[in-house]
Amino acid sequence: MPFSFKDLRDFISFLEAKNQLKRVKVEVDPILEITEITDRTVKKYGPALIFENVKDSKFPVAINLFGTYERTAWALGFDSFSEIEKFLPNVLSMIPSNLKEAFGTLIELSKFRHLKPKLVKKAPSQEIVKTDDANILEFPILKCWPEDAGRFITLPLVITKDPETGIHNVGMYRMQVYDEKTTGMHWHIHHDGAQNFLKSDKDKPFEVAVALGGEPALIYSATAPLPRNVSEYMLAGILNHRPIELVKAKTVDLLVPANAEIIIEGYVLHGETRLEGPFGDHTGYYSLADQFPVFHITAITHRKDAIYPATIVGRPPMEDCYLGKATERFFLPVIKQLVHEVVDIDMPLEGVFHNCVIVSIEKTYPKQAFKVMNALWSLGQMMFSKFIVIVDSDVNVHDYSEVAWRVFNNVDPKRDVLLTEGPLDVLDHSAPNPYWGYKMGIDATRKLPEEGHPRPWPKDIVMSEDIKKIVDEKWKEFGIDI
Ligand SMILES: Cc1cc2nc3c(=O)[nH]c(=O)nc-3n(C[C@H](O)[C@H](O)[C@H](O)COP(=O)(O)O)c2cc1C
Ligand SMILES: [Mn+2]
Repeated sequence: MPFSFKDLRDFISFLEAKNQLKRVKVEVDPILEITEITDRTVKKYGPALIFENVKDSKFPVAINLFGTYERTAWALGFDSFSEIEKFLPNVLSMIPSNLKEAFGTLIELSKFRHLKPKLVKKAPSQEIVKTDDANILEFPILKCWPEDAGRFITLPLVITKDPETGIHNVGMYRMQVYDEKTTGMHWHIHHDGAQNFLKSDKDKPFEVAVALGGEPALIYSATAPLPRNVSEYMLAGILNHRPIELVKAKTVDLLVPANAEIIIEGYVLHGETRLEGPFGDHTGYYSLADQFPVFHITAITHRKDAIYPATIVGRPPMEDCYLGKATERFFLPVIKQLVHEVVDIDMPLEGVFHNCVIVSIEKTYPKQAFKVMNALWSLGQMMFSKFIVIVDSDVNVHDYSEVAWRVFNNVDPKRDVLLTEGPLDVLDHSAPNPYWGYKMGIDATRKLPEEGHPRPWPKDIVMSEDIKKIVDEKWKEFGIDI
């Protein structure tokens, strides 16, 4: 039976039982010190951490919960990471055409009906309700890096409603704390929270709620690149094998996770922006300060003994890398369904997901690699891929040495490189503009005569099997110690 967790503390107990969680009892400072401790821990594939005694706050901090492949797999309800990509294929094989339809149909399948979010009346996340006296500074919010503009909420599940369809969106967008009742709202223009806001009535405050904690599958889902018509609440329910329980928020017309640790309610006004950042980001660089919307807090509700969940991002590998890798595995079957020749995909951590994608394909016709690049640049958040490297199906995309060998040897830079332009991730600092720039596709497949390669393509050097067998049998006799 796969794992399933009803809330953050359920997952914490599970990790503790697996000896994968360390409780730190000495006092620590949420200003920079927690980052240094966590950074050292995550880089050594160390345990999840609970800081029980955080300076100037009565609430503990939970961090690095997802900080290894194993813990991320567990959080999503899988025994091991390799199980993740097996989850969707059976369902998807029944489904035709494009991504949006694929997921829409998926949700409609009666198989998943019982996993739709469930409305409850009483919620742990609303044990304490504060409105006028709400103060976000009560929580141990981290200042992560020395040149960060201030304290940032780093693991928030930002909940908005599509003004037309009413579908709830849950996205992870960091929030800079300005004062007791005001934060930034760093939703990138391309993401669903920002798109819902843009579509909303310009004369009215746009209601937003933010959950901290909740089912680990829901925390992951907030980072997943789902199509707009699919609520992250639904994906989380499917992953968790039980519906996400929701409750009506106290001061806004939104349904919020009943099992979260903390809920922050409020609104964003059209036309109001404020300088947000700099912030030490997941690229390993400080993202530049820029104007972003402002979030005004109307209420904070929480459990009596709330745990404040956080993460730090920075030069990879960091905790968010494992969430990204889960997405790579989880969505591979979806991509294969839509771009049939795709065999496997790898996004190296150093490419911070949006900057580099390596793809192996089953090539059967000329210039097919270019077709695949263009297809990927059209798919949801894959549009951000700055470099796409295409190799043949017999290449192991997870072996970067093999990929580099193929690229350096197989590519004619003039013929095999496609330069194009379009939207880029807002965090790509190499682009002269914040929202768009140039992208490069590199075709490292074997070239066909029809692709302008009249010379024969050379064969890989491979030893014959009978000689390998002879050498295997005699190996010990040679006395070669390797
Ligand atoms: C730790 C972490 C921090 C993130 N911070 C932001 C952010 O500040 N702004 C943003 O737009 N996306 C951020 N993202 C990426 C989005 O959460 C991700 O692209 C997600 O799919 C967006 O959901 P949406 O498509 O529903 O908007 C972050 C992701 C992670 C894992
Ligand atoms: Mn979404």
